[in-house]
Amino acid sequence: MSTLARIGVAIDSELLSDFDAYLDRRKYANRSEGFRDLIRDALIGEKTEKPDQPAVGTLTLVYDHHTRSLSEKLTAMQHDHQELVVSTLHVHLDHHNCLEVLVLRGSAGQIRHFAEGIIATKGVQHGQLVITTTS
Ligand code: NI
Repeated sequence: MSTLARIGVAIDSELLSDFDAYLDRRKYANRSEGFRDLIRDALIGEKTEKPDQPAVGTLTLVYDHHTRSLSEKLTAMQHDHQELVVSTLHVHLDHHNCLEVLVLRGSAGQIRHFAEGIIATKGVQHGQLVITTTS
């Protein structure tokens, strides 16, 4: 566990007041935790822009399984990249729509490339990738 360092930050009062309102909306108990999360978010965002960065991600998809051969296509794409796909969750939302969540692990570049291919597949109505890293 690293030691805690204290810093003083000069900040425009209007910006601080907007930040405090943001922290309040997000249910933060104090500014320090809010600052730490924003800093981590920026650093992880920068790291996972590097294609070689080891990363994990979740890809959430909504699609209509009646779309011709879509389910088969999505399954085939996952089998072709089985080294990336750790786990999947499938929920039948209603008569037409399926929700699928894929847990992915690999390099940030491989994860993004795979997710972009899935999201761009005809019939996928919405897809969103969340990518992060522990290192
Ligand atoms: Ni389904």
